[in-house]
Amino acid sequence: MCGIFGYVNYYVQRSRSEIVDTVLNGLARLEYRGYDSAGLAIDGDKPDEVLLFKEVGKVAALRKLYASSKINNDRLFDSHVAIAHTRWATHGRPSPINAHPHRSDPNNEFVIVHNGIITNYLALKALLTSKGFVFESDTDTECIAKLCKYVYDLNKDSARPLDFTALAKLVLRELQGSYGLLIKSVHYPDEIIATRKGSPLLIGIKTEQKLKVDFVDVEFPELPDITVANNIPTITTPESAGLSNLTVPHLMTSNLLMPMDGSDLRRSQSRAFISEEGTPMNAEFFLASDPASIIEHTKKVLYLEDDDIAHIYDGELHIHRVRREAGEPAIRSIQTLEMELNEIMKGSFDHFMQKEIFEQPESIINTMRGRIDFEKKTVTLGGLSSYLGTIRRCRRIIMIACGTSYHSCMATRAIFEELTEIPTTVELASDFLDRRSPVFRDDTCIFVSQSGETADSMLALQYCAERGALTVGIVNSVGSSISRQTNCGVHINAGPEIGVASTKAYTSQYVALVMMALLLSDDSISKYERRTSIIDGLSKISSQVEEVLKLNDTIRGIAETDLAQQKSLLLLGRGYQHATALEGALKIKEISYMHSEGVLAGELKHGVLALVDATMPIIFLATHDSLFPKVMSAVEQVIARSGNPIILCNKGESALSKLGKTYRTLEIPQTVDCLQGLLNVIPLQLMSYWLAVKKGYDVDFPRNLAKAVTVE
Ligand code: G6Q
Ligand code: GLU
Repeated sequence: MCGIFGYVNYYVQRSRSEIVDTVLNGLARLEYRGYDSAGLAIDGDKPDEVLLFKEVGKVAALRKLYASSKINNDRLFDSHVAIAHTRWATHGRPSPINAHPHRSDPNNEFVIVHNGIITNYLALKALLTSKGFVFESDTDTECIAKLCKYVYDLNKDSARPLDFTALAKLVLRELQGSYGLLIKSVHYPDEIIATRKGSPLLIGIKTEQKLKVDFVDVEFPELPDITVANNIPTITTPESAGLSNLTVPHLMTSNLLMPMDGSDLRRSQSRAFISEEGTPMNAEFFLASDPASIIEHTKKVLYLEDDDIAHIYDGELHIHRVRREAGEPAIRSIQTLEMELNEIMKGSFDHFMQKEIFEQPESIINTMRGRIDFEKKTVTLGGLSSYLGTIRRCRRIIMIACGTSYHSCMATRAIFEELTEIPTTVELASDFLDRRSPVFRDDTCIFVSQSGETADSMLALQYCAERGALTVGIVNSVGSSISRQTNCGVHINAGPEIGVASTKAYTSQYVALVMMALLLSDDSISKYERRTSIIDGLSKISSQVEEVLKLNDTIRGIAETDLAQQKSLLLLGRGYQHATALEGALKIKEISYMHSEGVLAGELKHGVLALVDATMPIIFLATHDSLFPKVMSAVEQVIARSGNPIILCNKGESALSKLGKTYRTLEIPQTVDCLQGLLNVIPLQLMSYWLAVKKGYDVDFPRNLAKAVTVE
């Protein structure tokens, strides 16, 4: 999820300090993405020596660690491969040992950097441990490095040596989950493998001579296809084994051996890289998860596609695939980046908050990755598995949080109660503590927090733990205080959130809480249909979020022309949409400094109606669910007082036609009632964003607010 940077020089002489500077500067360019630790791997002075440097904290701390190593910085390398990483922990707290690169063994025969999550890592780890491998970190990543060595060792005595690409293919078919991955090995000096699945990776190319062609041929295997030749049996490890989907291919020796009649993968030449004289050119390659770190070196880049295996050796870049699908393109073009450095630090976005809003189709998928089996309609949350019985037997669930995280609890409370049939209350951490609310041993207390460091939530956690309640964390930051001090929990895996106004963490917390409710109720036959419809709804939610994001321009228009001059804004919703109204109002307050109030639509007539006139801006959350008729009666009451509401409704909502013409609509796709808030909140996030931009405020760092509130 975080940053990868690799540097390959082929007959372009570089000193060690130049190489290390290149990779550290590359990592520094990725810092804006947020991370918790960093590391790099370079060649040592002895043959077959690879050195690792890993440090918690900033790239500057890694630089310092390297500087203190007293290594010979002047050593020159004609050719060399360096890999580096900034980590955003998903498995195992931030620590030097958990930082990347990870290694296969104490001799660092294979070292790798990885972005993403290997969902079957526990099963792979168990199998590799049984083969004698000793794991040193808590990460999911380490199993990839160990697997490389395992496959290499199995094949090393065969008649034909295993090519690095062939090795990568054998390793990759055992992995489930997502990855952007670089592999370096003493067995393949000055070569590198770069591959991706669901995590971005691109390769910058720098040559003195002009490239012969501006594309790289994709190399498909000639028969037999070594990766699909065998029918791979699978095993499933016990549910208690961990966080993820645990079905993995068996590490059967026969599957991990290169067939004798396999294609000769070294035969080809990569046309682009052959000089006029027919020999490879001197070249440098920059491999990264983000163009921000490449652009200062070269504008010529090749974006890898999912399942591409890039192999760089002898100054040539080769792209391999394990099989050829009908109609698949046979080349990857080498493109010219049109952008300048300062433009891409936040991608194509002007602010982190904007980037994070637009990242939600992906961050929601990351929250579900390896946890929901959409075909079997099952949910696995390894971090809760040992405590499921205790939670199911508890006498009540108390959700405790602050701010946006509190709203994600509000948004999911009803589905928790409906599915689990356990009374569920939602508490603001500070108020809960102020009341010294009674807590008992048979309570389950869920602490929801993006940062995992919020002081009010931490104090409430200590309070509940002292009273013997089971404590559960729903946290984004791995290794944070809340994730460490709770009995069990779920990481939401939304990736680092930098904008102070929380957006993607909200939708990921929401999804994580829904998954928890689904899991707790998976023993209930009467809930089967409801659970199935929610799981089906979750399978489509990411593409529906994408659809809602297309309203961006419309919302910008409304924010700039209708709302920016206003002093105040009311947001009304009920049932599931009450939380959306509160969250939308909080977003608008936080960054546009405009007074806004989220109101339960049922409360309108009990006081708030007095504010309504022709000028008061009002937004109704009127998507279709069982409460829709009641929301419509609130809409009518507003219109009867000359109000001109903006109505957020489902596409093609016919019930609005009777209202006359004094309203505008924002049309949102429909999903299951308990998930609708995931879609409805997005226009409100965008509205707050465009209001703040229009008013010229600092979107990412609003006045008086901090990202992690570590004081009471
Ligand atoms: C929302 C803010 C804020 C935040 C709380 C709780 O946009 O970021 O309301 O949600 O301060 O923070 P944690 O989720 O980190 O506990
Ligand atoms: N899952 C890996 C880890 O926790 C990689 C995380 C990342 O993408 O930075 O170490």
